[in-house]
Amino acid sequence: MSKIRSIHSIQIVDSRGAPSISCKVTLENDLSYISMVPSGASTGSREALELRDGGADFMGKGVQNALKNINSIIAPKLIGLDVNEQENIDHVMLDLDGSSDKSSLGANAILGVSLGALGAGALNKGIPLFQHINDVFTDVNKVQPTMRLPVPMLNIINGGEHADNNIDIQEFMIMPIGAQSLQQAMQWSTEIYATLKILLHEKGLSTGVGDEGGFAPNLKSTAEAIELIIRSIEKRNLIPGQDVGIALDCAATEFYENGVYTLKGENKILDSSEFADYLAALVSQYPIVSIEDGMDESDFTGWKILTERIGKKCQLVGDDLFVTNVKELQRGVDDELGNSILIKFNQIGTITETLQTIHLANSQAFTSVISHRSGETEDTVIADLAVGLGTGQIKTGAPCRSDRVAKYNRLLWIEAENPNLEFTKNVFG
Ligand code: 2PG
Ligand code: MG
Repeated sequence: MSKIRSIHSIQIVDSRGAPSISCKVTLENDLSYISMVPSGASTGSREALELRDGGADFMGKGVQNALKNINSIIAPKLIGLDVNEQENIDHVMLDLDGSSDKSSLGANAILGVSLGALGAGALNKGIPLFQHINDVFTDVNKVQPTMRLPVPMLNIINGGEHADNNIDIQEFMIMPIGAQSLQQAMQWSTEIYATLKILLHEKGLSTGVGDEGGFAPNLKSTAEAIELIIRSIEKRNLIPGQDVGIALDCAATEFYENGVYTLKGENKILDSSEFADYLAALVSQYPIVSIEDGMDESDFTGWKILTERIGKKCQLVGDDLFVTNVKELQRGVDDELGNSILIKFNQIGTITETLQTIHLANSQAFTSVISHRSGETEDTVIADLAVGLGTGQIKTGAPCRSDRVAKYNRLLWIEAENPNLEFTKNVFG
Protein backbone atom coordinates (compact mmCIF):
# COMPACT_ATOMS: atom_id res chain seq x y z
CA MET A 1 0.00 0.00 0.00
CA SER A 2 1.16 3.53 -0.64
CA LYS A 3 -0.50 6.66 0.56
CA ILE A 4 -1.09 9.90 -1.33
CA ARG A 5 1.38 12.54 -0.08
CA SER A 6 0.40 15.52 -2.20
CA ILE A 7 -1.86 16.68 -5.02
CA HIS A 8 -0.68 19.59 -7.12
CA SER A 9 -2.74 20.97 -10.02
CA ILE A 10 -2.02 23.62 -12.60
CA GLN A 11 -3.75 25.19 -15.59
CA ILE A 12 -2.47 23.87 -18.92
CA VAL A 13 -3.48 24.41 -22.57
CA ASP A 14 -5.53 21.95 -24.65
CA SER A 15 -5.43 21.21 -28.39
CA ARG A 16 -7.81 24.10 -29.16
CA GLY A 17 -5.76 26.57 -27.17
CA ALA A 18 -8.21 26.60 -24.28
CA PRO A 19 -7.22 26.18 -20.62
CA SER A 20 -7.49 22.77 -19.01
CA ILE A 21 -6.49 21.08 -15.77
CA SER A 22 -3.43 18.97 -15.13
CA CYS A 23 -3.02 17.21 -11.83
CA LYS A 24 0.07 15.67 -10.22
CA VAL A 25 -0.52 13.01 -7.59
CA THR A 26 2.57 12.17 -5.53
CA LEU A 27 2.81 9.18 -3.23
CA GLU A 28 4.65 8.76 0.06
CA ASN A 29 7.16 6.58 -1.78
CA ASP A 30 7.97 9.57 -4.07
CA LEU A 31 6.34 8.14 -7.19
CA SER A 32 4.19 10.68 -9.01
CA TYR A 33 1.87 10.77 -12.01
CA ILE A 34 0.49 13.70 -14.00
CA SER A 35 -3.00 13.57 -15.54
CA MET A 36 -4.57 15.95 -18.08
CA VAL A 37 -8.26 16.64 -18.60
CA PRO A 38 -9.90 16.85 -22.07
CA SER A 39 -12.86 19.03 -23.11
CA GLY A 40 -15.71 18.72 -25.64
CA ALA A 41 -17.30 21.16 -28.10
CA SER A 42 -20.46 19.27 -29.07
CA THR A 43 -21.34 18.54 -25.47
CA GLY A 44 -24.49 16.81 -24.25
CA SER A 45 -26.76 18.78 -21.94
CA ARG A 46 -26.77 15.97 -19.35
CA GLU A 47 -22.97 15.88 -19.05
CA ALA A 48 -21.40 16.58 -15.66
CA LEU A 49 -20.50 20.25 -15.30
CA GLU A 50 -17.13 21.49 -16.48
CA LEU A 51 -16.27 24.41 -14.19
CA ARG A 52 -15.02 27.50 -16.06
CA ASP A 53 -14.23 30.88 -14.51
CA GLY A 54 -16.09 33.14 -16.96
CA GLY A 55 -14.97 36.76 -17.26
CA ALA A 56 -12.53 38.20 -19.75
CA ASP A 57 -9.37 36.19 -19.13
CA PHE A 58 -8.87 33.16 -21.38
CA MET A 59 -12.16 34.00 -23.10
CA GLY A 60 -13.97 32.99 -19.94
CA LYS A 61 -12.50 29.49 -20.04
CA GLY A 62 -10.01 29.74 -17.17
CA VAL A 63 -10.04 26.96 -14.58
CA GLN A 64 -8.73 28.82 -11.50
CA ASN A 65 -11.86 28.05 -9.48
CA ALA A 66 -11.61 24.36 -10.28
CA LEU A 67 -7.94 24.41 -9.26
CA LYS A 68 -8.87 26.08 -5.96
CA ASN A 69 -11.40 23.32 -5.36
CA ILE A 70 -8.69 20.70 -5.86
CA ASN A 71 -6.15 22.42 -3.67
CA SER A 72 -8.32 23.60 -0.81
CA ILE A 73 -11.22 21.12 -0.72
CA ILE A 74 -10.25 17.85 -2.41
CA ALA A 75 -6.54 17.49 -1.61
CA PRO A 76 -6.83 17.79 2.20
CA LYS A 77 -9.35 14.92 2.24
CA LEU A 78 -7.38 12.62 -0.05
CA ILE A 79 -3.91 13.04 1.40
CA GLY A 80 -3.11 9.94 3.41
CA LEU A 81 -5.50 7.65 1.53
CA ASP A 82 -4.29 4.43 -0.10
CA VAL A 83 -3.80 5.22 -3.81
CA ASN A 84 -4.85 1.73 -4.80
CA GLU A 85 -8.32 2.24 -3.38
CA GLN A 86 -9.62 4.05 -6.45
CA GLU A 87 -13.26 3.51 -5.61
CA ASN A 88 -12.80 5.00 -2.15
CA ILE A 89 -10.91 8.00 -3.57
CA ASP A 90 -13.66 8.68 -6.08
CA HIS A 91 -16.39 8.29 -3.47
CA VAL A 92 -14.71 10.76 -1.14
CA MET A 93 -14.82 13.30 -3.98
CA LEU A 94 -18.44 12.47 -4.84
CA ASP A 95 -19.42 13.02 -1.21
CA LEU A 96 -17.48 16.29 -1.03
CA ASP A 97 -19.21 17.51 -4.18
CA GLY A 98 -22.67 16.38 -3.13
CA SER A 99 -24.41 17.56 -6.34
CA SER A 100 -25.97 15.39 -9.03
CA ASP A 101 -23.88 16.91 -11.83
CA LYS A 102 -20.59 17.71 -10.05
CA SER A 103 -21.38 21.40 -10.24
CA SER A 104 -20.05 22.12 -6.74
CA LEU A 105 -16.44 21.19 -7.38
CA GLY A 106 -16.46 20.81 -11.18
CA ALA A 107 -16.23 17.52 -13.09
CA ASN A 108 -12.94 18.74 -14.58
CA ALA A 109 -11.45 19.17 -11.09
CA ILE A 110 -12.70 15.78 -9.90
CA LEU A 111 -11.63 13.95 -13.06
CA GLY A 112 -8.11 15.42 -12.94
CA VAL A 113 -7.64 13.95 -9.46
CA SER A 114 -9.39 10.69 -10.27
CA LEU A 115 -7.09 10.10 -13.25
CA GLY A 116 -4.04 11.29 -11.31
CA ALA A 117 -4.74 8.69 -8.64
CA LEU A 118 -5.37 6.03 -11.30
CA GLY A 119 -1.98 6.61 -12.93
CA ALA A 120 -0.17 6.80 -9.59
CA GLY A 121 -1.86 3.53 -8.59
CA ALA A 122 -0.34 1.79 -11.62
CA LEU A 123 3.11 3.21 -10.89
CA ASN A 124 2.83 2.09 -7.30
CA LYS A 125 2.16 -1.48 -8.39
CA GLY A 126 4.86 -1.32 -11.04
CA ILE A 127 2.48 -2.53 -13.75
CA PRO A 128 1.31 -0.98 -17.04
CA LEU A 129 -1.63 1.39 -16.74
CA PHE A 130 -3.91 -0.87 -18.84
CA GLN A 131 -3.27 -3.76 -16.46
CA HIS A 132 -4.06 -1.59 -13.46
CA ILE A 133 -7.28 -0.40 -15.10
CA ASN A 134 -8.23 -4.03 -15.60
CA ASP A 135 -7.65 -4.57 -11.85
CA VAL A 136 -9.67 -1.50 -10.85
CA PHE A 137 -12.60 -2.61 -13.04
CA THR A 138 -12.45 -6.03 -11.38
CA ASP A 139 -12.46 -4.41 -7.91
CA VAL A 140 -15.38 -2.15 -8.74
CA ASN A 141 -17.58 -4.59 -10.69
CA LYS A 142 -16.43 -8.02 -9.42
CA VAL A 143 -15.96 -9.26 -12.98
CA GLN A 144 -12.65 -9.33 -14.81
CA PRO A 145 -12.71 -8.11 -18.41
CA THR A 146 -10.57 -9.79 -21.06
CA MET A 147 -7.92 -7.40 -22.27
CA ARG A 148 -7.46 -6.88 -26.02
CA LEU A 149 -6.35 -4.24 -28.50
CA PRO A 150 -9.16 -2.12 -29.92
CA VAL A 151 -10.06 -1.50 -33.55
CA PRO A 152 -9.53 2.23 -34.10
CA MET A 153 -12.15 4.57 -35.56
CA LEU A 154 -10.28 7.33 -37.36
CA ASN A 155 -12.12 10.54 -38.11
CA ILE A 156 -10.76 11.60 -41.48
CA ILE A 157 -13.38 14.17 -42.54
CA ASN A 158 -14.47 16.73 -39.93
CA GLY A 159 -17.68 18.75 -40.05
CA GLY A 160 -20.26 20.14 -37.63
CA GLU A 161 -18.89 21.92 -34.58
CA HIS A 162 -15.37 20.65 -35.25
CA ALA A 163 -14.75 22.43 -38.54
CA ASP A 164 -15.42 25.67 -40.31
CA ASN A 165 -17.09 24.10 -43.36
CA ASN A 166 -20.64 23.40 -44.53
CA ILE A 167 -20.79 19.68 -43.62
CA ASP A 168 -23.61 18.97 -41.14
CA ILE A 169 -22.45 15.53 -40.01
CA GLN A 170 -19.64 15.97 -37.49
CA GLU A 171 -17.42 12.94 -38.12
CA PHE A 172 -16.68 10.60 -41.03
CA MET A 173 -14.54 7.77 -39.74
CA ILE A 174 -12.78 4.76 -41.19
CA MET A 175 -12.72 1.57 -39.21
CA PRO A 176 -10.16 -1.02 -40.35
CA ILE A 177 -12.27 -3.99 -39.23
CA GLY A 178 -10.47 -6.49 -41.48
CA ALA A 179 -6.95 -5.73 -40.27
CA GLN A 180 -4.99 -8.46 -38.55
CA SER A 181 -3.11 -6.20 -36.15
CA LEU A 182 -3.07 -2.63 -34.95
CA GLN A 183 0.08 -2.00 -37.01
CA GLN A 184 -1.79 -3.09 -40.11
CA ALA A 185 -4.87 -1.09 -39.11
CA MET A 186 -2.74 2.02 -38.76
CA GLN A 187 -0.90 1.36 -42.04
CA TRP A 188 -4.20 1.11 -43.94
CA SER A 189 -5.56 4.16 -42.17
CA THR A 190 -2.57 6.39 -42.83
CA GLU A 191 -2.54 5.31 -46.48
CA ILE A 192 -6.25 6.02 -46.88
CA TYR A 193 -5.79 9.37 -45.17
CA ALA A 194 -2.92 10.30 -47.50
CA THR A 195 -4.93 9.14 -50.52
CA LEU A 196 -7.93 11.21 -49.48
CA LYS A 197 -5.67 14.24 -49.25
CA ILE A 198 -4.58 13.69 -52.85
CA LEU A 199 -8.20 13.30 -54.03
CA LEU A 200 -9.26 16.49 -52.26
CA HIS A 201 -6.29 18.35 -53.70
CA GLU A 202 -7.14 17.14 -57.22
CA LYS A 203 -10.67 18.49 -56.80
CA GLY A 204 -9.30 21.84 -55.71
CA LEU A 205 -10.73 21.35 -52.21
CA SER A 206 -9.14 22.40 -48.95
CA THR A 207 -6.80 19.96 -47.24
CA GLY A 208 -6.71 21.98 -44.02
CA VAL A 209 -7.74 19.94 -40.99
CA GLY A 210 -10.38 20.33 -38.28
CA ASP A 211 -10.20 19.91 -34.51
CA GLU A 212 -9.74 16.15 -34.67
CA GLY A 213 -7.20 16.11 -37.50
CA GLY A 214 -9.59 15.10 -40.28
CA PHE A 215 -9.84 17.16 -43.45
CA ALA A 216 -12.43 19.92 -43.42
CA PRO A 217 -13.33 20.65 -47.06
CA ASN A 218 -16.55 22.22 -48.23
CA LEU A 219 -18.54 19.35 -49.73
CA LYS A 220 -22.02 19.29 -51.20
CA SER A 221 -23.43 16.44 -49.15
CA THR A 222 -22.90 13.58 -46.72
CA ALA A 223 -22.93 11.22 -49.71
CA GLU A 224 -20.09 13.13 -51.39
CA ALA A 225 -17.94 12.81 -48.25
CA ILE A 226 -18.65 9.08 -47.99
CA GLU A 227 -17.95 8.51 -51.69
CA LEU A 228 -14.59 10.26 -51.43
CA ILE A 229 -13.68 8.01 -48.53
CA ILE A 230 -14.78 4.91 -50.43
CA ARG A 231 -12.64 5.92 -53.40
CA SER A 232 -9.66 6.43 -51.09
CA ILE A 233 -10.15 2.95 -49.61
CA GLU A 234 -10.47 1.36 -53.07
CA LYS A 235 -7.41 3.17 -54.40
CA ARG A 236 -5.41 1.33 -51.72
CA ASN A 237 -6.82 -1.96 -53.05
CA LEU A 238 -8.83 -2.48 -49.90
CA ILE A 239 -12.47 -3.57 -49.85
CA PRO A 240 -14.92 -1.09 -48.32
CA GLY A 241 -17.12 -2.80 -45.73
CA GLN A 242 -14.90 -5.86 -45.55
CA ASP A 243 -11.42 -4.49 -44.84
CA VAL A 244 -12.48 -1.02 -43.84
CA GLY A 245 -15.94 0.04 -42.67
CA ILE A 246 -17.28 3.56 -42.46
CA ALA A 247 -18.54 5.05 -39.20
CA LEU A 248 -20.38 8.34 -38.72
CA ASP A 249 -20.92 10.59 -35.76
CA CYS A 250 -23.89 12.75 -36.75
CA ALA A 251 -23.80 14.69 -33.46
CA ALA A 252 -27.44 15.29 -34.36
CA THR A 253 -28.14 17.29 -31.19
CA GLU A 254 -26.27 20.15 -32.88
CA PHE A 255 -28.73 20.45 -35.78
CA TYR A 256 -31.99 19.47 -34.09
CA GLU A 257 -34.31 22.30 -33.17
CA ASN A 258 -38.07 22.66 -32.77
CA GLY A 259 -38.63 18.99 -33.55
CA VAL A 260 -36.74 18.91 -36.85
CA TYR A 261 -33.30 18.04 -38.17
CA THR A 262 -31.96 20.82 -40.37
CA LEU A 263 -29.21 19.79 -42.78
CA LYS A 264 -28.08 23.23 -43.90
CA GLY A 265 -25.41 21.94 -46.25
CA GLU A 266 -28.00 19.85 -48.12
CA ASN A 267 -30.96 22.17 -47.70
CA LYS A 268 -33.10 19.55 -45.99
CA ILE A 269 -35.49 19.85 -43.07
CA LEU A 270 -36.54 16.42 -41.75
CA ASP A 271 -38.64 15.16 -38.87
CA SER A 272 -37.39 12.22 -36.76
CA SER A 273 -38.90 9.56 -38.97
CA GLU A 274 -37.61 11.21 -42.14
CA PHE A 275 -34.16 11.61 -40.66
CA ALA A 276 -34.20 7.92 -39.67
CA ASP A 277 -35.09 7.16 -43.31
CA TYR A 278 -32.23 9.38 -44.47
CA LEU A 279 -29.77 7.42 -42.28
CA ALA A 280 -31.30 4.07 -43.23
CA ALA A 281 -30.84 4.94 -46.91
CA LEU A 282 -27.17 5.78 -46.30
CA VAL A 283 -26.71 2.45 -44.51
CA SER A 284 -28.25 0.48 -47.36
CA GLN A 285 -26.26 2.35 -49.98
CA TYR A 286 -22.83 2.49 -48.31
CA PRO A 287 -20.72 0.20 -46.10
CA ILE A 288 -21.59 2.07 -42.90
CA VAL A 289 -21.00 -0.10 -39.85
CA SER A 290 -21.63 2.38 -37.05
CA ILE A 291 -23.62 5.59 -36.50
CA GLU A 292 -23.18 7.69 -33.38
CA ASP A 293 -25.77 10.20 -32.17
CA GLY A 294 -27.98 9.59 -35.17
CA MET A 295 -30.72 11.40 -33.25
CA ASP A 296 -30.89 14.32 -30.83
CA GLU A 297 -30.02 13.61 -27.17
CA SER A 298 -33.65 14.02 -26.05
CA ASP A 299 -35.49 12.78 -29.13
CA PHE A 300 -36.22 9.41 -27.54
CA THR A 301 -38.95 8.70 -30.07
CA GLY A 302 -36.49 9.30 -32.87
CA TRP A 303 -33.94 6.98 -31.23
CA LYS A 304 -36.56 4.27 -30.94
CA ILE A 305 -37.54 4.60 -34.60
CA LEU A 306 -33.90 4.56 -35.70
CA THR A 307 -33.11 1.52 -33.55
CA GLU A 308 -36.12 -0.39 -34.88
CA ARG A 309 -35.22 0.51 -38.45
CA ILE A 310 -31.47 -0.22 -38.56
CA GLY A 311 -30.40 -1.43 -35.10
CA LYS A 312 -30.00 -5.01 -36.36
CA LYS A 313 -27.54 -4.16 -39.11
CA CYS A 314 -25.68 -1.15 -37.77
CA GLN A 315 -24.02 -0.22 -34.48
CA LEU A 316 -25.98 2.75 -33.05
CA VAL A 317 -23.85 4.57 -30.51
CA GLY A 318 -25.27 6.92 -27.87
CA ASP A 319 -22.93 9.76 -26.96
CA ASP A 320 -24.95 12.86 -25.98
CA LEU A 321 -27.80 10.41 -25.39
CA PHE A 322 -26.06 8.49 -22.58
CA VAL A 323 -23.24 10.84 -21.47
CA THR A 324 -21.36 7.88 -19.89
CA ASN A 325 -24.01 7.91 -17.16
CA VAL A 326 -25.27 4.63 -15.77
CA LYS A 327 -28.83 5.98 -15.28
CA GLU A 328 -29.07 7.33 -18.80
CA LEU A 329 -27.73 4.05 -20.17
CA GLN A 330 -30.27 2.11 -18.12
CA ARG A 331 -33.04 4.17 -19.69
CA GLY A 332 -31.63 3.33 -23.12
CA VAL A 333 -31.53 -0.37 -22.29
CA ASP A 334 -35.09 -0.32 -20.95
CA ASP A 335 -36.50 1.66 -23.86
CA GLU A 336 -34.35 0.01 -26.56
CA LEU A 337 -32.54 3.13 -27.69
CA GLY A 338 -29.39 2.28 -29.65
CA ASN A 339 -27.14 -0.71 -29.05
CA SER A 340 -23.82 0.86 -28.08
CA ILE A 341 -22.41 3.58 -25.81
CA LEU A 342 -19.65 6.11 -26.31
CA ILE A 343 -17.43 6.37 -23.26
CA LYS A 344 -15.93 9.74 -22.32
CA PHE A 345 -14.87 9.94 -18.71
CA ASN A 346 -15.18 13.71 -18.50
CA GLN A 347 -18.91 13.41 -19.22
CA ILE A 348 -19.33 11.74 -15.84
CA GLY A 349 -16.24 12.88 -13.91
CA THR A 350 -14.72 9.85 -12.13
CA ILE A 351 -13.05 6.69 -13.28
CA THR A 352 -15.16 4.55 -10.92
CA GLU A 353 -18.44 5.73 -12.44
CA THR A 354 -17.00 5.27 -15.93
CA LEU A 355 -16.21 1.64 -15.12
CA GLN A 356 -19.68 1.07 -13.67
CA THR A 357 -21.25 2.36 -16.87
CA ILE A 358 -19.10 0.07 -19.02
CA HIS A 359 -20.07 -2.84 -16.78
CA LEU A 360 -23.75 -2.15 -17.38
CA ALA A 361 -23.11 -1.94 -21.13
CA ASN A 362 -21.25 -5.28 -21.06
CA SER A 363 -24.03 -6.96 -19.13
CA GLN A 364 -26.66 -5.75 -21.60
CA ALA A 365 -24.69 -6.68 -24.74
CA PHE A 366 -24.23 -3.03 -25.63
CA THR A 367 -20.83 -2.38 -27.19
CA SER A 368 -18.64 0.35 -25.65
CA VAL A 369 -16.52 2.74 -27.71
CA ILE A 370 -13.79 4.52 -25.75
CA SER A 371 -13.52 8.10 -26.98
CA HIS A 372 -11.34 11.20 -26.90
CA ARG A 373 -12.85 14.72 -26.78
CA SER A 374 -12.44 17.25 -29.55
CA GLY A 375 -10.35 19.34 -27.13
CA GLU A 376 -7.51 17.00 -26.16
CA THR A 377 -4.01 16.90 -24.71
CA GLU A 378 -1.03 14.60 -25.10
CA ASP A 379 -2.44 12.40 -22.33
CA THR A 380 -2.86 8.81 -23.55
CA VAL A 381 -4.86 7.19 -20.75
CA ILE A 382 -7.81 6.38 -23.05
CA ALA A 383 -5.56 4.00 -24.99
CA ASP A 384 -4.90 2.07 -21.78
CA LEU A 385 -8.58 2.23 -20.89
CA ALA A 386 -9.57 0.58 -24.18
CA VAL A 387 -6.99 -2.19 -23.80
CA GLY A 388 -7.49 -2.79 -20.08
CA LEU A 389 -11.25 -3.13 -20.47
CA GLY A 390 -11.11 -4.97 -23.78
CA THR A 391 -13.87 -2.79 -25.21
CA GLY A 392 -12.73 -3.59 -28.75
CA GLN A 393 -13.18 -0.07 -30.12
CA ILE A 394 -11.56 3.34 -29.67
CA LYS A 395 -12.16 6.59 -31.51
CA THR A 396 -9.45 9.15 -31.15
CA GLY A 397 -9.36 11.23 -34.30
CA ALA A 398 -7.39 11.19 -37.52
CA PRO A 399 -3.90 9.78 -37.93
CA CYS A 400 -2.76 13.41 -37.74
CA ARG A 401 -2.05 15.98 -34.98
CA SER A 402 -0.03 14.91 -31.96
CA ASP A 403 -3.03 15.15 -29.60
CA ARG A 404 -4.68 12.40 -31.69
CA VAL A 405 -1.73 10.21 -32.70
CA ALA A 406 -0.37 10.14 -29.13
CA LYS A 407 -3.16 7.66 -28.35
CA TYR A 408 -2.58 5.52 -31.44
CA ASN A 409 1.16 5.52 -30.77
CA ARG A 410 0.59 4.38 -27.20
CA LEU A 411 -1.56 1.53 -28.56
CA LEU A 412 1.18 0.58 -31.02
CA TRP A 413 3.67 0.31 -28.15
CA ILE A 414 1.24 -1.75 -26.11
CA GLU A 415 0.85 -4.08 -29.09
CA ALA A 416 4.60 -4.30 -29.67
CA GLU A 417 5.38 -5.11 -26.06
CA ASN A 418 2.48 -7.48 -25.40
CA PRO A 419 2.30 -10.06 -28.18
CA ASN A 420 -0.10 -12.06 -26.00
CA LEU A 421 -2.79 -9.38 -26.37
CA GLU A 422 -5.18 -10.04 -29.21
CA PHE A 423 -6.19 -7.43 -31.75
CA THR A 424 -9.99 -7.32 -31.78
CA LYS A 425 -11.67 -9.35 -34.55
CA ASN A 426 -15.43 -9.56 -35.01
CA VAL A 427 -15.72 -6.23 -33.33
CA PHE A 428 -19.52 -6.14 -33.32
CA GLY A 429 -20.10 -9.79 -32.61
C1 2PG B 1 -18.03 13.50 -30.03
C2 2PG B 1 -16.78 14.17 -29.54
C3 2PG B 1 -15.50 13.49 -29.86
P1 2PG B 1 -16.81 16.52 -28.55
O1 2PG B 1 -19.05 14.15 -30.29
O2 2PG B 1 -18.08 12.28 -30.08
O3 2PG B 1 -15.32 13.19 -31.21
O4 2PG B 1 -16.76 15.53 -29.80
O5 2PG B 1 -15.65 16.20 -27.69
O6 2PG B 1 -16.75 17.90 -29.18
O7 2PG B 1 -18.11 16.28 -27.85
MG1 MG C 1 -20.22 12.19 -30.53
